[in-house]
Amino acid sequence: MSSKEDKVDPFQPRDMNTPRDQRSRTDGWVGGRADTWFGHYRENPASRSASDSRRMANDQDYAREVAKNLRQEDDALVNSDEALLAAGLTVAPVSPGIGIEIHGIDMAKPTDAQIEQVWRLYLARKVVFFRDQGHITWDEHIAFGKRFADIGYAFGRQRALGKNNSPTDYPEILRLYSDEGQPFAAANWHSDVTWSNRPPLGSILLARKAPPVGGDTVFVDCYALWDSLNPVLREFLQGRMAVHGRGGRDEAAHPICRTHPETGRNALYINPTFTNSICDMEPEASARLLAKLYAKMYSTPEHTCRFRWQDGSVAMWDNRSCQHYAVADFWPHERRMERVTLVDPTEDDEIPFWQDENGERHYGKRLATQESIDTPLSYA
Ligand SMILES: O=C(O)CCC(=O)C(=O)O
Ligand SMILES: [Fe+2]
Repeated sequence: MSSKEDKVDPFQPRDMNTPRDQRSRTDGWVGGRADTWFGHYRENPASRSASDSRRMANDQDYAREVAKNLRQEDDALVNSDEALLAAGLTVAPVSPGIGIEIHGIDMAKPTDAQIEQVWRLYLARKVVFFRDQGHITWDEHIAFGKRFADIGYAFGRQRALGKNNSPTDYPEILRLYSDEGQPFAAANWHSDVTWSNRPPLGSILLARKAPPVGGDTVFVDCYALWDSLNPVLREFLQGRMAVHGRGGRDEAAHPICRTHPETGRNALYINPTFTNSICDMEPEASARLLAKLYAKMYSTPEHTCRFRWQDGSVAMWDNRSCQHYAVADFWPHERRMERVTLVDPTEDDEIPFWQDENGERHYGKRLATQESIDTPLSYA
């Protein structure tokens, strides 16, 4: 970190009048953006890789090495590798950084090898998709989820909340049905249930009936969002907590930089749906910084993928590494989705934490609740 960015206040808008010869290569890539905030750091050609954009600008050999690695990675993505083929699977990436379609699986009877490959891709791609699973029953949907983790109620560990949206005797199934008379779409950026101190790790969402047009779901890669923040800002945010809540009822503080318990990677873990404020900041400064962060998070198509649903399509996402947004453009059509929610059996891994350089985990805390957050899962 020896660039001029070290000396700049990351909360001030960037001076667009920086003389050309003092600009970095990265400045060029963000210069045309509506939001020229200094926080934009690494939307460069290799932003999806963990490369150093400063070094890329000045070191040709390094840049060539990054390019070579990306070519290799993309080759593996596009041409299913041996382990996949051995499991009877093929894949098609939805975008270079996030999302992949997996073909060849039947969720009603997956093999052990397929489960292993799906989990590998799930961790690497943040969200995976299947097609043509409309035949599975509620029991099979639940059984599929149990191959990866514990099954939660509709909202994770809060039984009371999901009740109205679940079929009788199936509290594990969350129905998200929308039609002309009762329009509904989760049309806001979020990862699920972050107002809880134990948010569910992921979800498996099945389209029983997809609209003929519209109703896509968009996903954003929160590792890439964290990595592409300015280093000064990353340092400021690391270890810092934010309060998440829902309408002044349940509240929990979570680290803004969340370390994934399985991959060890850091993700930006705030969202405009549930995050209220940044801890230990004046309310006004907190609101301003959150607004700036959101402007960045949700104006970077490079870090997103968009999934077009068909009847029987499935999306299985990782709430620890990505966020989602259901596009509310399909009214008056019907859209009937059913979801199984995955919760982490290990409390230490389930509660979001940031892991520092010494391997120490820093947790937030539960602040208030009107629901019984840790309802035991009697059927898990
Ligand atoms: O309907 C969708 O595509 C996503 C809904 C959603 O936010 C969820 O199931 O958590
Ligand atoms: Fe959601």
